[in-house]
Amino acid sequence: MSTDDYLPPKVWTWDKESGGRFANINRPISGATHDKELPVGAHPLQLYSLATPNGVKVTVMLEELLALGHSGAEYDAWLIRIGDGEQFGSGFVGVNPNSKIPALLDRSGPKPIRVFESGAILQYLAEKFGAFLPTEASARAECLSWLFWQMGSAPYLGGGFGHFYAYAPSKIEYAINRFAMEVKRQLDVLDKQLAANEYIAGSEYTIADMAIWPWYGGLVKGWLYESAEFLSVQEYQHVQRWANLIGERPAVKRGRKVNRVFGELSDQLHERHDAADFETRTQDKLAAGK
Ligand SMILES: N[C@@H](CCC(=O)N[C@@H](CS)C(=O)NCC(=O)O)C(=O)O
Repeated sequence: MSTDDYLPPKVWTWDKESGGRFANINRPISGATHDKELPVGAHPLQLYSLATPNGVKVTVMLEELLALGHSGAEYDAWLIRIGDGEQFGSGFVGVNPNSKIPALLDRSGPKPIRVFESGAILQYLAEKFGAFLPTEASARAECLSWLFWQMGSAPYLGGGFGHFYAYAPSKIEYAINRFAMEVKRQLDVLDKQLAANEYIAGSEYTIADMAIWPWYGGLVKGWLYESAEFLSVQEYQHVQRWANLIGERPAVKRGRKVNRVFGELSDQLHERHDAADFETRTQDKLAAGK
């Protein structure tokens, strides 16, 4: 069907053939499609995720906490293959009724605590360990404002721009224009903020940087949607400076590898159960039968 002659019907019905990447996992209903328990490892924190920008936020935070010496942040990271519908297993839906990665189960107390939504997970971990979230009122408000800015803005980047520029079955000029405009506006917001501040929320590295970097840092480094030239990302010099600064952090380099099933094989650590897994990749050990 051409995009020009589509007339919405009176009542929307589910067109299973609507096409586009991810069409096989999109449904207008929530809940589990099948029974499947989640695996549980030895550590207090159980993470169920995939190394998309939303997933990377949390693995970076956990690696940063461990680098600071918070041994209570040891975690098992289990892979959820969203392309195969694993987010619709009953166990996963129990941890996140919204069926999206990342989801965290904190088993350190008498009763497991579930946390879903990457921003909520970052805030939960920051408060639990007293790290990467300033305690002084105005610095804390600034950090949380940028954290929530990310939660509200990235859907325009991923679900809006990325979807219509890279994934939709046809290129719709109106949609691409609308979301390219918004994403460039967002990059300009960040560029101005980072012209005056070393990090997103001021002079300190915080969970706001961890939330924003995988999306907007990735965008200006050309990792998302093959859109760097289209969006002229080199123009955002302060975002570029910050993207490189964050990307050089050892914990960020480690966090990016966890639950990664795409890109260079040497950058993929499908599951993470121990710091040593970064030296001997889990999938290699599995392949060797160890
Ligand atoms: N606002 C959520 C978004 C999470 C999200 O969209 N996750 C995607 C991967 S990046 C997902 O699990 N998609 C699976 C699906 O939509 O079925 C968060 O920040 O945690």
